[in-house]
Amino acid sequence: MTNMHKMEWRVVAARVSGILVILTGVLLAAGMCTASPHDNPVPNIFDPRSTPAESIRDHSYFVLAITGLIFLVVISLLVYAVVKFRDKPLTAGREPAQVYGSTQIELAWTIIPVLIVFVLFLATARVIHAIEDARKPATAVEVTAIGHQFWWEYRYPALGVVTANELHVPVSDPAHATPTFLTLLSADTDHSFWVPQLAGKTDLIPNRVNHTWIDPHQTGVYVGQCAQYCGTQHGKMLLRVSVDSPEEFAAWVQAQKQPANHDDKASAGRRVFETTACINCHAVGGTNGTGRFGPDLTHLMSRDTIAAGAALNTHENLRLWMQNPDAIKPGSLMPAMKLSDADLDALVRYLETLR
Ligand code: HEC
Ligand SMILES: [Cu+2]
Repeated sequence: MTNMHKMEWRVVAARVSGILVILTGVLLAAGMCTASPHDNPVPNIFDPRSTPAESIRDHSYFVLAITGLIFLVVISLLVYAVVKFRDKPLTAGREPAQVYGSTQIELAWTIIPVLIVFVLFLATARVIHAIEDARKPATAVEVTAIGHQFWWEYRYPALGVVTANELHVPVSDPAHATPTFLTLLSADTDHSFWVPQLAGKTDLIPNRVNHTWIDPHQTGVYVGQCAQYCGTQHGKMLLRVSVDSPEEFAAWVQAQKQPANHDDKASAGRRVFETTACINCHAVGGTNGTGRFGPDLTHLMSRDTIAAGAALNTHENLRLWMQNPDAIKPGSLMPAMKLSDADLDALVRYLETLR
């Protein structure tokens, strides 16, 4: 073997091992993403906790297996051809055998891929049908979710509950299913509802009614986010779904149905709320505030976060939000209200009574 041929052989070996290293890296990374602790769910499509997300995961594995097999066959043939037919001293400078056309091979590499694509198509159509046309049981909880720039409005028409950003649903025991069926609407532009562990994405489109459903099998908080670019703060339009035990859910509904708490100690703040523009955009049951441009604040303090998950619902964050929403969520559609410090303090004290 001449030095030159040794060199070429080394280049080939280096390329092949390079590909293997990248592949191993990808597989390791995928493995790390799937290993999620049970008590702290992460938005991971490979760790579903609800039927639609489970069928999507199973289907992805099926597609990955088929495409993985194709990849292995192609890469093995490629490596074989590269190694076996490399330029050797014996054949140096000579042309390889020239083969023109083969009906058999042409047929094989047309028909086999068509069949594979057909199988993938049928399997996908089956999963889509199973999810989209699932029957709604009488025990289902119905929620209307409305996408706004950049927050979520949730209405439970049958239960008389209106809330924002933090969706509460009951856990669904497969033996007595209590799934939640969502009607998806938009108040402005295109949004997308996506909690990866519970279901696939469904868009919320103006002047269109879309549907999706979830039946979470395990209690806990599931996170996701608006998966459609809907404006500057699309990245901070986060989704939180609290999956409650049946008792917790009933208690939550009961609390949400209560009229707003009216604490005389906070009347100064309530006056600020009722005499500024807040009431044009926000509703608080039992006040003159009936706006729907921003989240319903009747039970603001029952939520862990404000501004669609952009900040924790703490005293400091509430005050900062009222003073300058852009400090928490640049480009949010709530204006800075330019209140005096005294009014701000009174207002925060009032909001903190809205349990
Ligand atoms: C022009 C309409 C508008 C006015 C006026 C307005 N807000 Fe808002 N407010 C919004 C919008 C829109 C959001 C949602 C912002 C987001 O999450 O992107 C919001 C969010 C909030 C939130 C967070 C609620 C949550 O659950 O995330 C609070 C609290 C709030 N506003 C209080 C007030 C108060 C108090 C006033 C009056 C001093 C006021 N807002 C005036 C539109 C308005
Ligand atoms: Cu959005």
